[in-house]
Amino acid sequence: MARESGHHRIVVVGTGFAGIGMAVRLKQAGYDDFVVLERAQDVGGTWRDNTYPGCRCDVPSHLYSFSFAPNPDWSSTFSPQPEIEDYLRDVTDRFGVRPHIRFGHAVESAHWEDGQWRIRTIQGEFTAQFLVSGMGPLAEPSYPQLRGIESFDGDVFHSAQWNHELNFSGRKVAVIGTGASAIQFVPAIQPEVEELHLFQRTPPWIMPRPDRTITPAEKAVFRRFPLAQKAIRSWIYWSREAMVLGFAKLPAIMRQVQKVSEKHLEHQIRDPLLRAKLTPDYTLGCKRVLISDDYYPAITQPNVEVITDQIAEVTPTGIVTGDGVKHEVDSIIYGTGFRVTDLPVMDMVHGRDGVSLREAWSDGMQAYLGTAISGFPNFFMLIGPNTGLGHTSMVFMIESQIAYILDALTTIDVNGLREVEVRAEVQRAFVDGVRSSMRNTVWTRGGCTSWYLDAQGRNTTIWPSFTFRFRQLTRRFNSADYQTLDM
Ligand code: N01
Repeated sequence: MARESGHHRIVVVGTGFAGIGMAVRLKQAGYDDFVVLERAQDVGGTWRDNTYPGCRCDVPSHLYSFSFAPNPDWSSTFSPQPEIEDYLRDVTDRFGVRPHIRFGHAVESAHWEDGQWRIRTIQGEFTAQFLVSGMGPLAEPSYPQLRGIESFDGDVFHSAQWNHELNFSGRKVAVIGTGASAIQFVPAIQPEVEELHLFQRTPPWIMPRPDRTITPAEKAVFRRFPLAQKAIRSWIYWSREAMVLGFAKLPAIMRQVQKVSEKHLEHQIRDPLLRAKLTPDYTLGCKRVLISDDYYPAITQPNVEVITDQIAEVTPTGIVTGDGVKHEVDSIIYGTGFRVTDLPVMDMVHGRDGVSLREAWSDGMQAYLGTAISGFPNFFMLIGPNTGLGHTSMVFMIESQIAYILDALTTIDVNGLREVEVRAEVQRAFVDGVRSSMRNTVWTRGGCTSWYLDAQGRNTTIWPSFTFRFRQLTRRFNSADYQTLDM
């Protein structure tokens, strides 16, 4: 691969929904002097990396796609991972952004020096006036610290780094974790494995999955009348937006919604002992609400054991739990999620005076509108702090941020500016507002711990309000919120 370096007006990092969306919009707005740095050899981000069997979206596809690139060909209402990966490849090519992408360019560091960003990659150095991070929070697997794991003789891998070489038939497999990923791959591997030992630390709330195939006739209608698909997208958007009332405003509503999940559990799990193990003791919504019709049936099969005792240690041949029982296994699969509040980008990006994001965030991850950070001039972060969602499509938030960044670039050009840096007091007031809105949410009051919270228990990941409110706030870049430096 050609080694490349050089100066560009804008450097974007990552080619998931965030980086690709940013690149398309830059191109459409007439910017040409930009590159997108990607560590892998193809686009797709988390949808490229997560290839575990059963992986699919748990947000309806008509909404989980770019507003500017509807896809009339989704095969079902909740699309499988390969289709989403293909969709991102197709958008990349259709909108002509592939020539801007530099594959195999893992970013090692980015420093603000002499009024520009100096970005070191494993293949060379780039400089840029603006740096946009599209390194999403679901990119770096989180591995549990298990005593003795290095002594284990079998295969060990994470759900985001699936070992497709492994033939599960006749194998005894341990799965650690029962989150969004595990509840998708457990039903897929259960029929193949000889024994499945499922280590559950906290049971998730699971709702029925109202998935269905999209018929050829429907696809033809969407192709011929794009407005029909747009109308469905709107309907999905608003019906999901109504859920914010329960998540963020009146968590008591969630206890009513919980009844649907309780019924689902009761209906699918007949054994009262197993049902007790699977019944959460916190309010629905406190952790991400999962949807599945095949998880409970899979774990009632005779080759599955749900283990709720804490893992004490790993030996060369299995896992020992706190009750002293040894579970002999050939393979261990981590379904243990991602480093969401301990992002690698925190050690990578250094702003004014060499201060890293980790240092700037000693009081928790924070950014103005989840996008701009005081002390980090000309830096924008897609899917930054408190832009995550539990109820609807992240693509909506990403597109809001992209529009904000484009408006920032226009404002900068129109006013002949060289640097913009959000004012510390503006960021502080915004973050105080977010933290105060968080007090009444189900994520704070629901009685659980979750990956939404950082080590200090602060929710620095989720947007605590309606997503249309976020869109309103990001509609215009107001230069009064920023310290600016003229050309
Ligand atoms: O990870 P998770 P995931 N010992 O963090 C357990 C997105 N996603 O990969 O609940 C034992 O949800 C942990 O237990 P506990 C989506 O945003 C989207 O499943 O912390 N167990 C939990 O059960 C999702 O939320 C789709 O007590 C340990 C599990 O591992 C996010 O990705 C599909 C442990 C981790 O669950 C992450 O999902 C799939 C330990 N040391 C994923 N550490 C869509 O469809 C962790 N656990 C869009």
